[in-house]
This record gives sequence, structure tokens and C-alpha cells, in this order.
Amino acid sequence: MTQQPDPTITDVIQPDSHVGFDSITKQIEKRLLKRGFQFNIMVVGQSGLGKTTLVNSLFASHLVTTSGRINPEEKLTRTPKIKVVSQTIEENGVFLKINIIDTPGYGDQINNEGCWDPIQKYIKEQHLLYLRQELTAQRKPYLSDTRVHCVLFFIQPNGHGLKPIDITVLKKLSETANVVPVIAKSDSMTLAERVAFKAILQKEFAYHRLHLYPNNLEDYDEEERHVNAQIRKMLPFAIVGSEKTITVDGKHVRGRKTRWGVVDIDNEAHCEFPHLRKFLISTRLQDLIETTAQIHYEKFRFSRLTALKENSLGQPGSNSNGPSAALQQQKQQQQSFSVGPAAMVSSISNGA
Ligand SMILES: Nc1nc2c(ncn2[C@@H]2O[C@H](COP(=O)(O)OP(=O)(O)OP(=O)(O)O)[C@@H](O)[C@H]2O)c(=O)[nH]1
Ligand SMILES: [Mg+2]
Repeated sequence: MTQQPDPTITDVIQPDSHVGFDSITKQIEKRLLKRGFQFNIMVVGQSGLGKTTLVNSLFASHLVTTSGRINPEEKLTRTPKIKVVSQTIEENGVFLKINIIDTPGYGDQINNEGCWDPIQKYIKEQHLLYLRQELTAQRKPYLSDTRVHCVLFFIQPNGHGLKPIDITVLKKLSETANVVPVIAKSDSMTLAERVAFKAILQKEFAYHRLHLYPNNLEDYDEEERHVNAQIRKMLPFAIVGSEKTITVDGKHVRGRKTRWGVVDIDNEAHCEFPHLRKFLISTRLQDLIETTAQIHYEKFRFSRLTALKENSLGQPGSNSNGPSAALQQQKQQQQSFSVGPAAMVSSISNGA
């Protein structure tokens, strides 16, 4: 029998001369840079809260037509269905491909039951697409990743708190994705009102036990837990979106005119839109991608593969008792893992 490495041996040897394996981080970096990064973000919330406008504000380019009107005769155009827009941004040789998933607003119907279904279905479908790629015999070296890494959830700036429909949607979505809440159109509130509203919302999140981003993973150390606690204090970001350029003292700024003056959306003193962008793109990008894979996708994968296994075990005859039944069960168990990827993929797609 071949001798296996002993995992209990943990002594670290310092080589006498430079071996060179410390360059592995550089090698990994080179490979990752070549491949580029993929980030998928979705906007969700009630109608008219500025989701499409934010999609366009986030990367300073017009990607989707909003319901904003140039002149009063124009009809309001709502986002009619889920729409994905892609953009690649490059910074110092690093390529980031971003998919932004714009969703139709909800909450206008008399009966809003199930209004979150298409959104949740979309998120699950992306998990399924990934799982199918993983299970095919001839896997690509890099699987294409359309899994939703972050859901930006828009809250109406009413100053009172969450609506019952918001609580329901937040509960549903936080089961399948990283949900980051934002206070929409915060230019309609004074700074003091924003602070008070944030405190109300934080209490509500805790009261309704909403598992919003960030989640603590088991292997997180003290420092990471501390960072997460700090982030939770900052949420939800009070944002303002605008695609319009306004001239203030001869300078062009992206902003909105309000009764208090011009809100420059890129100015940290005016709103938390710059915080949100920094949070998403510079500080939490990798964590959002990683936690999607480790928590949400893993949960989906586990439930699909377990259901698949149980289904194949639950075939006629597998419930009878006695040694022959046990043998039969064992045979079926073996079969369930030797059906081949194609059969597995089709059973998974059929909702097994
Ligand atoms: N005051 C204010 N108005 C905003 C803000 N963001 C967007 N708007 C305006 O709100 C209106 C609706 O914006 P959209 O971005 O189309 O809203 P939406 O959430 O995508 O709407 P649906 O697609 O119907 O769900 C437009 O007239 C925008 O110009 C904001 O931060 N503050
Ligand atoms: Mg829209």
C-alpha cells in the first residue's frame, strides 16, 4: 500500500538557500490578470425608486433607458422585464467584466403575492447554469460565472421603515444571494432624517432576523468579524442617482437640483453613492464573489445533488426490507453516481 502524507506533521522547514516558490503569488496574479474578473450585480426594489438610474450612474455611462422624461409629453417607460447589461472596465491592466441585472419594480399591483418569483428564479437559474457546467464530463478550464454576487435592494425614503412587502422580498432574496440594502432617492431627506432612518432600518433588519450581507463565514478570524460588524453599522447606504450633468460654479457635476441646492452624487459630503461604489468595487468585490460561491451556491448545489440522490434511491423496490433490499439499495446508490453527467444534468434541470 502506498504511504500517505501524514497531515499531523506541521513542522516548517526554512530552506538554506532561496528556492523560489515564493513567486507563486506573482504567478497566480499573472494568471488571474490574464483571465480577468467577473462581477454580477442586480438591482431590486419597488417601482420608480431609481434602480435603472443607478445602473447608469454606477459606471458613469448610459447603459439602460430609465423612466425619466426629457419633456412632459413623453410617456413614463418602466423597466418591463429583467435586463442584463454588460460592461468591461479596465484599470492598470486589470479587467473587470460587470453584468448589471436591472429588474422591473414591484409593489404597484393590488396583489403583490409572488412578485419576487421572477427575480428569485433568475438567481437560481444562474446557479443551475453553473452547476451544469461543473457536472459535464468535458469541463472548460474556467467556467463562465453568471451567478448574482450582489443584490442591491432599494428602500423607499419614507422615514418610517420597511413595508411588509419589502420584508417578504428581503427574506426571500437573502436566502439565495448577498443582499446589500440602500436608501433610494436620499436627496429627499435632510442629513438628520437620513441618520434617524438608518437607525430605524437597522433595528428592523435585526428584529426580522434578515440575513443581509455581510455574513460571517466559519473560518473568519476576529479581524474579519470586526470589519463585518463595522460594515453593518454603515448599511444601508443613503444614495442618490443621476445621469444629468449640472454646472455649479463653472464645474460640471453629476447631480440633482433639490430645494436645498445641488446634490453632487460623486461628493461624499452630499450622499453615500461614492461609498457604495467604493464598497462594491474596491473593498468588498472579492468577498462578495467568494461568499456567493461558498454560502449561496454551495447551499443550492447541496440541495440539488441531495435531491437527485434521494430521487434515485426512492425508485420502486428500494423501500422493501431485508438483505436483498439493502443490496438493491446499494446497487441503486452506485447507479446514481454512475449515471453519467448528461443524465445528472438533465435530472437537475428537471428540478430534481
Ligand atoms: N429625486 C431623485 N430622483 C431620482 C433618483 N434616481 C432616479 N430618480 C428619478 O426617478 C424616476 C424613476 O427612475 P428609474 O431609474 O426609472 O426608476 P426604476 O426604479 O428603474 O423604475 P422601474 O423600472 O419602474 O421599477 C426618474 O425620473 C429618475 O430621474 C434620485 O436619487 N433622486
Ligand atoms: Mg427601471
